[in-house]
Amino acid sequence: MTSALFNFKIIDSHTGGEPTRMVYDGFPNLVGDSVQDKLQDFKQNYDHLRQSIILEPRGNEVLVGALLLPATDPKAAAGVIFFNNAGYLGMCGHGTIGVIISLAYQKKISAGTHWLETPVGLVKATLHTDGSCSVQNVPSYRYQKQVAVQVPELGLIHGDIAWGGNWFFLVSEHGQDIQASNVKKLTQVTMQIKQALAAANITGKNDGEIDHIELFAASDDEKSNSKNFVLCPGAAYDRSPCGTGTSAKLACLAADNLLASEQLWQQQSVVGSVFTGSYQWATNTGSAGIDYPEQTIIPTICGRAYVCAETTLIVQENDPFKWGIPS
Ligand code: PYC
Repeated sequence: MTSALFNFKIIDSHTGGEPTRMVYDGFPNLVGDSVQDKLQDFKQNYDHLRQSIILEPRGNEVLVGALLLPATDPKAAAGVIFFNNAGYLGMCGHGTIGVIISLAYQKKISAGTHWLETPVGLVKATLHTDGSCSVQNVPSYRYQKQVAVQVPELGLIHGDIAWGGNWFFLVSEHGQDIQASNVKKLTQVTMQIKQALAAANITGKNDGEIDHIELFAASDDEKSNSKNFVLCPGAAYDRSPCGTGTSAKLACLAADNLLASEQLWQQQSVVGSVFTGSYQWATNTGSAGIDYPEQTIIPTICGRAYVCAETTLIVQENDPFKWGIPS
């Protein structure tokens, strides 16, 4: 019997259909004083483990991984690094809800407020007694309004560039049918938009790569304000309404004076799951002491996650696919 190089203890969950794989044991210790430093160590020295955990045959391209770390901030319950088939995510809204529900399943936390440290800042999550979870995301803002980009085959497309913990290009006028039966076409179209943005050197602030594309349409569910399709880095689409994407949307609505502070916004995903969002205006005396751009908001996203597996991923030395099948 060949020995195992790694035994990763994991809990899989899904948040509105979007999976999160929380790794809570078996990963080498990452060095660094902060989650950002540990992310650098992960990227430089253990990227093959990201691939082993996410890619086939142990995973699939839809999964978002969440590596649990000891907290460096005494206020936080844990640190977390989110990753997927293509690389690393600054923040992940559905993933945060998945982590909180998984920690509760393990009886490590109970209903109440918990802080998680992410590479882009502290995130506050509240596990409610009814099993839903609210995430107060990082400060979010619109960076540029209605930026035009020429997309081969589609023509001139306009979108807002906004930060919600990741960079988004948000498009309302696209002529596409946002339906679960149409996800192949939607993936193709949003990939073309993403490639066109990169080719035109259109980025977020400080050259931040716009790696999420979000299309909107009216929802057929009368309780929801909007329906979206979100392309994630790596070409998978978000089955959930996307926590960071909903945060970016709230920032645009706030900047356009279309949604008041504390008013609820129901965002439906392409597969029909719903997040409820709201926001408060950020002040420049925020916890990190950061000078926010004008009209920065603090979004809160509420959703539900369900645990679907608790297991050990085994990586054997002689397995030709121990580091996954490149996608
Ligand atoms: O919920 O923020 C999110 C997210 C990002 C990528 C996939 N889900």
